[in-house]
Amino acid sequence: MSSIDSKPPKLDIKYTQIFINNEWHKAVKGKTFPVINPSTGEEICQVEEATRADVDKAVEAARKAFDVESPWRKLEPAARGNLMRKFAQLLRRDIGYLSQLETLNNGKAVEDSKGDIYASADCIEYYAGWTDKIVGETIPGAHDQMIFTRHEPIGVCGQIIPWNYPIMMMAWKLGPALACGNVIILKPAEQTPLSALYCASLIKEAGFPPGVVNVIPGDGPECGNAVAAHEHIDKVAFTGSVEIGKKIQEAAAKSNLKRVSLELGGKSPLIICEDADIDYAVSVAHRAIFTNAAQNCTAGSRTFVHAKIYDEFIAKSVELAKNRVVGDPFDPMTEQGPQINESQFKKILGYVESGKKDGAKLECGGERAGSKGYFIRPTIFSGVKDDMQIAREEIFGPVMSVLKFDSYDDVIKRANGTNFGLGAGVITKDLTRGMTFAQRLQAGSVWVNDYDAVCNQAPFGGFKQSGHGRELGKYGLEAYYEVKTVVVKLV
Ligand code: TXE
Repeated sequence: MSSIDSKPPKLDIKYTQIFINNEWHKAVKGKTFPVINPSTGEEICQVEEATRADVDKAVEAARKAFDVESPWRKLEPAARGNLMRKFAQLLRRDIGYLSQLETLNNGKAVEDSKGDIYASADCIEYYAGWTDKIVGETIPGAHDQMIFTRHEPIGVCGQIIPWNYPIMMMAWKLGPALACGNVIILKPAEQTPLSALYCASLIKEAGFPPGVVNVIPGDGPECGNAVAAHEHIDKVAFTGSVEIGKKIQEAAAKSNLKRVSLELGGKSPLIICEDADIDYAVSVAHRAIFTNAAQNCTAGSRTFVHAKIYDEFIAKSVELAKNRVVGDPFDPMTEQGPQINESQFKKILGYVESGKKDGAKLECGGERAGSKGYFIRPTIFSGVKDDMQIAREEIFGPVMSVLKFDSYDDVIKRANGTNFGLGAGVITKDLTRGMTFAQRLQAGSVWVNDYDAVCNQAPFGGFKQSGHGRELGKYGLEAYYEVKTVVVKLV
């Protein structure tokens, strides 16, 4: 059993300032904000706080870097790819330090941090391969016409990142944006700015020209909003809550109608059919919800289980949840670290209370683990009904809600009965049934006999209020280029 008492290593925090033009800057207003270690609740360091004036500075640098005669714009596409490959290589070189930094700041198990960094380097490399393959079309015209399209970079892209996968969400956004030749102003979440700032130093080391990637740590209402509402930012990409996603779209509309792509929350169903191998289904459902302390937008947070195997599923799931190793994220045996901060921690425990009040049966967990930091025991509710708050709202914490079903037609309707549509899963040995679910479930990704099987080459994103636009894969590029039609009259 790993200990809850976290003993973080002494890490040298090298970068705490604002990164603009490949240089480190103090905040214009001279303010800083504390960054907290969620395993202990203690301050790690102070970071310079970017406000509107710093966003303006970053925009000025980025616009210069995007000038048509700039070194970045004049780079051959393949050379752009080489810079990206170099960045990926540096991520892998520094994985020891970077994984500890990510775990110190985010609280995720250190082995998970390593996995995130390898996946991030792979993502950057995947998109490096696209730089010289982003092609338009030739289009039939009149006999004296030549028509073709060019896919051109949009320009200055604001990217607003959440705290649950700080490095990986950064890679998902930098990869396609850079591949298309854009310049970037990236705002990490205020809870987790440290790994993004370290990565900024790697961007510089890799040889990207000044102003191509700028990193501005700051809060949402001031700094994030300044990005979304800026008249000279051409596009904003956001991952976070539905509430803020709507604000971002509104700010974009009220300013310069900048392009918007959104990856928002979910209340994703995982459906376990009566023919499923029960042990396999239990392990998939466990991973679907508890991965990353359930701070995962695709978390399988509504587990629908067929009535015939319901009791056995609950018994086995409870056993597995009780054995999940919650503790010091620096211990390599740990499976689950703390939640990100006190407000999320309280919000999750509030949902546990609402589940009990609404009449769901608390099978295990439901309480704090340890006395310091923001650890919560893996929690399972049985007897959950569709209209309970814990079955409708995104909890973003380690709470599995198990619902019972008898009829397949009915469970599809219930699974789709939500405003969200990010992920969905089904476990069955009957391939026709699996395909029927895949056809009817309203979600951006459907996993059959698996869950959260995300890969760089396949698109990821939401139906309904889980967002719009896609990240990853070839589709992910579409959020980062404009299509220009060129018509030539052959006179
Ligand atoms: O998210 P916010 P919070 C969900 C999850 C969680 C809830 C709240 O349910 O419990 O959101 O988390 C920036 N203009 N997800 O409050 O506020 C902010 O600085 C511009 C799902 O942390 O959406 C940060 O960089 N930007 C999710 C980012 O938005 C603003 C991941 C996310 O913060 C802003 C995280 C504003 N007005 C939370 N206000 C996922 N989809 O994976 C805030 N921000």
